[in-house]
Amino acid sequence: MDTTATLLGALKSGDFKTIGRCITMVENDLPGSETLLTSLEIDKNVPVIGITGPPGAGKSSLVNALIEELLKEEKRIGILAVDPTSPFNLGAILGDRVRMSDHFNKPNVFIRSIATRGSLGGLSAKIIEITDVMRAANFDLIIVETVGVGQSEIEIVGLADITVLVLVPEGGDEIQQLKSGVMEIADVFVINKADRPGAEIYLKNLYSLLHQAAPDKKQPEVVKTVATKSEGIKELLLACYKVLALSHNNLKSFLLAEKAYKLIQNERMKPISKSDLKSALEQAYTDENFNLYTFVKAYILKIKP
Ligand SMILES: Nc1nc2c(ncn2[C@@H]2O[C@H](COP(=O)(O)OP(=O)(O)O)[C@@H](O)[C@H]2O)c(=O)[nH]1
Ligand SMILES: [Mg+2]
Repeated sequence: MDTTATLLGALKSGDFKTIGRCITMVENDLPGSETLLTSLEIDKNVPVIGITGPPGAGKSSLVNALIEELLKEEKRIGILAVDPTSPFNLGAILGDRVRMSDHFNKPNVFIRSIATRGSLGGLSAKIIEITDVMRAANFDLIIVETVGVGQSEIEIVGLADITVLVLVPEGGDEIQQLKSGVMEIADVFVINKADRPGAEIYLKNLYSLLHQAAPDKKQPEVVKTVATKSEGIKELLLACYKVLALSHNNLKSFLLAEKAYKLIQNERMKPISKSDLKSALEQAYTDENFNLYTFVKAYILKIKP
């Protein structure tokens, strides 16, 4: 087995095989992952662009088009695609792989699909750790694609330096239903599938909605794209760069605090063995006056270091 130092060296040099291995280690809590995480040299300056939006909006197609554009700029790009684990979505996952497959073997693009494991809404429970591994792997830019379901939009904002929300000009009323929370988190709005009828009206509605929501504030960037024809992609990148230049993400500390809380919880739970707990419970339960809550209080005191 490689030592952590060897892994870290290879990671820093951007070796794709090592990046993949390190992500697998971290994702599955394999032996050595804790040492790896605590030794990571994380480059906070590598921008992370979060792309979110409803299923089918064209996020993967946009990522694909962005990759083409970024390769022209000779950037080294890391892509994390967070896919739902639902077997019903297997087709979509394979679709994503196929759609992005042109790039799988290009030396400057690393693509990794990550399964969602529930705990953090639509994001993987280990997404912060995985992103940190990527930030230690010599990329110029990292893109995280997540399906926008409920909480995950909010989480992506804490994770990413800027958040791109992808919408499609379908069902004109739907724009009115955009949750205000979602509207507020997006730094860049993309109206994809602008080749579809209704794009102009949709765009107009979006502008007026954004203005209504925050009449005095600086309006977010809005870009029209046709991902499948690579239209509007340069404009989208420019909008991202523009926001990145002035970005200060004050939601980051919320997400990090959540994560830190969970890590502390895990750390504190380490001395507790479930089988010991079960034996102790079985013993205590024989008592006529058994009370679960006093039992727990007493148990905590007993195992306290
Ligand atoms: N007409 C049109 N179709 C698009 C466009 N972008 C994506 N699509 C199609 O929309 C479908 C869903 O795209 P995909 O990138 O998988 O969406 P995701 O679920 O958001 O990642 C695919 O069939 C794409 O070919 C676009 O700009 N115009
Ligand atoms: Mg996708």
